[in-house]
Amino acid sequence: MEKAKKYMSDIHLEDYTEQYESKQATADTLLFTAGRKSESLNGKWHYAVDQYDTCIRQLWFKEKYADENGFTLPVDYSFDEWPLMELPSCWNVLSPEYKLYEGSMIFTRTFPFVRNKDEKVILRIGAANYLIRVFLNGEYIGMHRGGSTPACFDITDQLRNDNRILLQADSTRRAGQVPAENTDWFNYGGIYRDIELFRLPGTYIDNFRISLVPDGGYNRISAEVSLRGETSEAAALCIPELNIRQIIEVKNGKGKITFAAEPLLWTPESPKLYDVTVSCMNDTVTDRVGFREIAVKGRDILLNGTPVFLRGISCHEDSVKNGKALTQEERKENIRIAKELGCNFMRVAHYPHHEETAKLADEMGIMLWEEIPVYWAIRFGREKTYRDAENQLKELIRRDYNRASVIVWSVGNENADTDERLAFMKGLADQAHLIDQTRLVSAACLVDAAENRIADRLADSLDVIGINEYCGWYTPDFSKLPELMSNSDPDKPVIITEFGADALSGQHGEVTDKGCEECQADIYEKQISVLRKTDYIKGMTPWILYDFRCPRRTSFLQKYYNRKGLLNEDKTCRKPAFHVLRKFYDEIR
Ligand code: GCB
Repeated sequence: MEKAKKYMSDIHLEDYTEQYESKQATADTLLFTAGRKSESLNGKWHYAVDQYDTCIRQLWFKEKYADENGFTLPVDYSFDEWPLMELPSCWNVLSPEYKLYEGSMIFTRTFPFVRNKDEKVILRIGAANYLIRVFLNGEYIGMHRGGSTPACFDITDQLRNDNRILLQADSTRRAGQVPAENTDWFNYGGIYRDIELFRLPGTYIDNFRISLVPDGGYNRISAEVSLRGETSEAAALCIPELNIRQIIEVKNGKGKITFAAEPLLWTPESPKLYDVTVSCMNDTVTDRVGFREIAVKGRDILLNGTPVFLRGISCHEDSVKNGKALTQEERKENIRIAKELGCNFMRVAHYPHHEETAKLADEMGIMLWEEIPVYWAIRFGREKTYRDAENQLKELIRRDYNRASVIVWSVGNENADTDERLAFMKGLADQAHLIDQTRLVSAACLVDAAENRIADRLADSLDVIGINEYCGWYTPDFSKLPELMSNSDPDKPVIITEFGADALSGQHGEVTDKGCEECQADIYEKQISVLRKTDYIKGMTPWILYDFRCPRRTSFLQKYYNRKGLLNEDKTCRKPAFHVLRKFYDEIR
């Protein structure tokens, strides 16, 4: 045993990732960045495909070129000779070579930085799928799990005037991760959202949350601030347009205040936003915030006290050209098309989309359902998996808390109703309620197929029940839908979070020909005729706005795309079902 140990080196290690587990970026380390100036590290980075994780086995970041006797060591990398890749991006769309690559990719670059005395510097990575490890100037900084939420790292102590940064992004699908190995979307790899540096004073505003007090009065605002660093100084809050200036007393880095205010309420039709500023010592953050109240009463969903029907559509974050790294214009276009469809609501599935999506939704006036990727089968019995999911949920809530457009947190999609899953997802729903009392909590649940009823046990922990049903498609017998509706008697509102049918744009046939436009439109007609008559259905987000890439879909019509879009994948064609849904939404406006 002892002898064997002597010959152990990195090539023999099985648990080589263990050493990186100790430093994790989490929701607690996420910096509030609204209104802050950043210095961008986007742009060209040297990169190498690192299929066998050699970088993190051999500790390339240490750049060890000589042994203790000064003899030159052979090394398996040459950072500055590696080719260049533009970040942020999804590597799968950049070159046919990487189209199906899942695994580890190393990115590195150098950058100068002059740090002012007493300044803190935080590195923020908007998203990297699934996980990222960060190294700076020969040191391991930390890692982050969760492919769709941001990660912040304090790099103050490792920064120099000339820096070498190295990032490992690992897109490997694994059973214990969230999501796990099997999803109905493409597993894009890459560092696909901004890489930025934030300079902060010694004491800084770490988090700031503001909302209307959800008590039905519409005349009180609550704000919370948390600070990092030594201070008992108060923070000042301003909403100039409302003539509000409030002092928030701070104790142990935390302060909370509730004050009278009568803002114009945010609605999709009138998405009023206010500039809000918070300052403490030398730090200031600003945000543009809407004030609204969303609530459930019996089987109704109330927006600012008025019953609302959620005229929605589901949407993936996918682009033929850019993968998940959508441009701002593509994000805007998605919302514009949803509005053209008559929507007041979008389900941004199945993972947190870019934070700009919610900012645009605030401005353009559309309500959102945001979701974490607790999708299909997850290792529900595994504690580490739960912590990962819970952290992703907390990161999402922390990131988007101030967005009026976001009215629902969804804790998952289509998970079989087992005891382990119930405990796992109840835990998430309870957390969401605990952290945020200004939104509804939901999940997209499965129908109890044996009884053809809405009977998911998780519903007790939700404010609104989401139901995915594919009557007319995966459930070919359409009479199951009216039967499902009459068999069920939910005590809260239900949103049909998915129904739909594949149709290849331009493919024609009889309504019975699966995969043609006529069949899809017919299923929409039939669905709508039943759902509109069901009194507890308070919204729908059919599946889906446009076709998206999907490795599971191999038929000659699908061609590795899920074709349930109302538009084709590049959004140049509206299929007839688009007009069917639009007509319905026009009628019920
Ligand atoms: C579902 C899933 C969604 C799929 C869709 C489909 O139920 O929630 O992610 O893409 O069905 O097309 O099968």
